[in-house]
Amino acid sequence: MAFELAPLPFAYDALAPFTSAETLEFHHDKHHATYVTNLNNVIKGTEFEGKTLEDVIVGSHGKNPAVFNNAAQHYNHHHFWLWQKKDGGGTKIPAKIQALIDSDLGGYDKFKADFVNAGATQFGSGWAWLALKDGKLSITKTPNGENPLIHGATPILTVDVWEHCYYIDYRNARVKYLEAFVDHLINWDYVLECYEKAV
Ligand code: MN3
Repeated sequence: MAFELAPLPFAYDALAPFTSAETLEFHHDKHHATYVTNLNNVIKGTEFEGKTLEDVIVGSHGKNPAVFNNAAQHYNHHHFWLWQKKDGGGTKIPAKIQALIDSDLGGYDKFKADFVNAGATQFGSGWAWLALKDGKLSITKTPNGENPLIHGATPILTVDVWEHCYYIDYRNARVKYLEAFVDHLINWDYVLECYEKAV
């Protein structure tokens, strides 16, 4: 079965002013949609056809760049939308996740500084992540479409630092976007849901 683009889990104007409807229209309807279309085209006739998205990503890494890049970007964006909501972000964090941030990441302020720094220092395009590996949370960054799945970790939060994610609203001020994402956009309930699925 072909992969499909899910609609955004919120209205196009729901994340304004931190992310505009214009950005979401381009980012979801054009950028993300193109990854899904390309994935369905390039996967045809390969050994990856019919596999789950996660299996396609792990299996195609290092073997089939066209399949890998489009599959990983589909996965990254699909969850990136779910990891955001209106009036999200900040310290309204489920107790279980807060405890892990305290024990594994040195508390909320350090988490925020390190997560923003990971996104700010990802040279060129890529993603910053909160991921779970061997029962521990860590903050990482990846170039282009790569994600923690190929490093044996489970992503529980990400932020897109490709310029298409913030250039309309923030121009080149990537750090301002990252701070707004952490303060106002993170859907901590979906972070918890992904954590609970992973453990
Ligand atoms: Mn993107």
